[in-house]
Amino acid sequence: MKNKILLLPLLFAGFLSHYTMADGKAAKAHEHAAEEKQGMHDGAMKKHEDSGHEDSGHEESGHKESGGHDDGGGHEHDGGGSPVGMPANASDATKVIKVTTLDSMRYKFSDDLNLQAGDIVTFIITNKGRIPHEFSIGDAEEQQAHQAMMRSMPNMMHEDGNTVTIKPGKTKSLTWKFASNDQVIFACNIPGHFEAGMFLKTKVAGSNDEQEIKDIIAGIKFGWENGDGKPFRDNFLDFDGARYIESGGQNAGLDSLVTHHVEPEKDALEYLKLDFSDIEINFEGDFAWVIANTAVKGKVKNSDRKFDKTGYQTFLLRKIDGKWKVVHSHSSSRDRKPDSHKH
Ligand SMILES: [Cu+2]
Repeated sequence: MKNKILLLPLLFAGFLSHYTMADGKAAKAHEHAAEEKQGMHDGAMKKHEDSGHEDSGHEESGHKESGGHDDGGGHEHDGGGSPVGMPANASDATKVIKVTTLDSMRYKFSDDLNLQAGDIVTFIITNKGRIPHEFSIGDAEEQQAHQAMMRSMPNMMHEDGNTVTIKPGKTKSLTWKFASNDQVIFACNIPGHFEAGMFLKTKVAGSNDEQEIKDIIAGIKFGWENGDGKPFRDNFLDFDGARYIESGGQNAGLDSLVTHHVEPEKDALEYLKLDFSDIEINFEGDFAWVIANTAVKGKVKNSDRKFDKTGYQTFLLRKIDGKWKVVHSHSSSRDRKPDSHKH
């Protein structure tokens, strides 16, 4: 099932770029109208659209096929299948929301959505209309790709982990686990329906766990930049066998990391600037792994040597007694390429 979901944006990436070029304006007008109706203010949609215009679909699918290299400019389709979450088992649901599909090209939800990352929601969708409707979960880019596909194959009934199609008078259900993403769109992509306003955009709030881990990473940045060991001592799990790896070298044990690496850099470097971006946090129960893009600049005091590197960092964390602790970190970086944004 996952493969199928992942493939859709790739297979129809060509249609997507075509669609955004030809029909972007019309779609945008509808979006504004609908947003006003729903009383929502949201810049996220525009952000997605803009990146959709910049990256041709072909380039994006090329990235993924060649091993998922991503410069952060494009949109990620990770192993989970969708940036807004993944299908889940109904038995794991934490919420049930009833949805009615109407021929007036609207959805009616039984409850306020108030979605938060990690929520597992079973949607029970009943079609009270006289024509089929769809209920599809995705981000702006996924829904646009889906619409393009539906136009090219108007008679296709779409069913996968993200989407159900409901015939008149019938009820179907779909269970979805929401990931943190600025915006999720529920849409009917039967040709003409989305354009007539059959969608709902809503925000998914980040989870507390996610915020806690982002705060830890902000502390790590501060610690490196200021040669301050405290954020490391507070947020790293101190255990025998701990190893922290950076660009081919390692520190064994938390004490070594702080006293042999973090603190001495204050004296060795005139300045250090470290930035984490595109912080991607994945949870599995009380375990989390984080992958972030890194950019590090600095100047060595003795030699006057400057460095300017970009790369990636992985953090592994465990939640222990209600608090997230870093158990491993690994970073790899190389000199910034003159033109680092394109490949
Ligand atoms: Cu519809």
